[in-house]
Amino acid sequence: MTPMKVAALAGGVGAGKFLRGLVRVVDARDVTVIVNTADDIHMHGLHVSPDLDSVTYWLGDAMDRERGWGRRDETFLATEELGRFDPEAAWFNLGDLDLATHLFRTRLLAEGLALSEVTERVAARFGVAARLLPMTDDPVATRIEVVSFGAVMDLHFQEYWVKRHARDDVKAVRFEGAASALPAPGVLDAIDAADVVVLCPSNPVVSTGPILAVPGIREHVAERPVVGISPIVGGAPLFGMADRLMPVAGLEVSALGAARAYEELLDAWVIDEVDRRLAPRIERELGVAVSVTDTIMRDDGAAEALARSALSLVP
Ligand code: FO1
Repeated sequence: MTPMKVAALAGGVGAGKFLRGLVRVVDARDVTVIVNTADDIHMHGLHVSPDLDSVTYWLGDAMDRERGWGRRDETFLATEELGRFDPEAAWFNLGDLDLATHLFRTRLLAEGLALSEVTERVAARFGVAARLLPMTDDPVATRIEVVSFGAVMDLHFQEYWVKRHARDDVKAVRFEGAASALPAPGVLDAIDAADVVVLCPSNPVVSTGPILAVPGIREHVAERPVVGISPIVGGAPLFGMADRLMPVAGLEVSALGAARAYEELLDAWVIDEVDRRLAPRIERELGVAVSVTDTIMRDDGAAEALARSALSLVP
């Protein structure tokens, strides 16, 4: 194990896979994961935190690896039944096992606990040794402004992604509530205490973007050594819809464009072998060290090798 304290900024799938590798390189108790909560949504009265749950299920070995979200050995009987009452209401697939997490979280929040306290309880249930923190205990929501057949619509991120399958033309992305949100207790301390801040291979616009939009977080990250892993490989995201959203943020959909999202923060950037030709430009234009390696996390062993490669860059 490498003796090192790590603070990782994380979204969903890419982060979850990477973190499984990271905790094979660094003692999980020295890892704090600061997770995006701007994808959170209230659904049927329940508070759903997709990225917190993804990271919990990945690290707790409960994730459905094929699907990339939700629990392994899951059934969707409740959602199917809901669809028989009202087909319109059943677009967000809440699994039967997953529902227990949302019921538990919603009850504790209603009793007055903060999201960070609930997150600790949920992570403990799944035996997660790393510390998981929501970026904030305050409500923040990613809103996607789209144009569909000439009509402007303001959608919750999950409506854009899950309900409408990212089919709309995106005009703008904003993080409602971020400007007045406070970092969750422990977030700034974990960053300050970290030997390195790792930017997981997550969508720079809607996963790490909201985390860095919470006042204070970007400023504290800027004071630490920062290593990131490109979520873009060969000009396309490995998961999700970054190719649709990066252009809206003025970013080219490439390993270089993703690095630019972190321009003033980054010390080192890990890119895939297929993007090797971009390395000199990234080094020259952004002034960061670049490591070229296999970034496809086929299994935990590959994720471990990637984490090792990222941590070897720590200045
Ligand atoms: N993603 C889907 O593509 N379809 C779904 O029906 C869906 C349901 C869902 C329920 C709970 C949960 O925690 C995540 C869920 N996701 C679903 C994943 C989620 O929409 C996104 O992938 C993340 O928000 C992006 O990180």
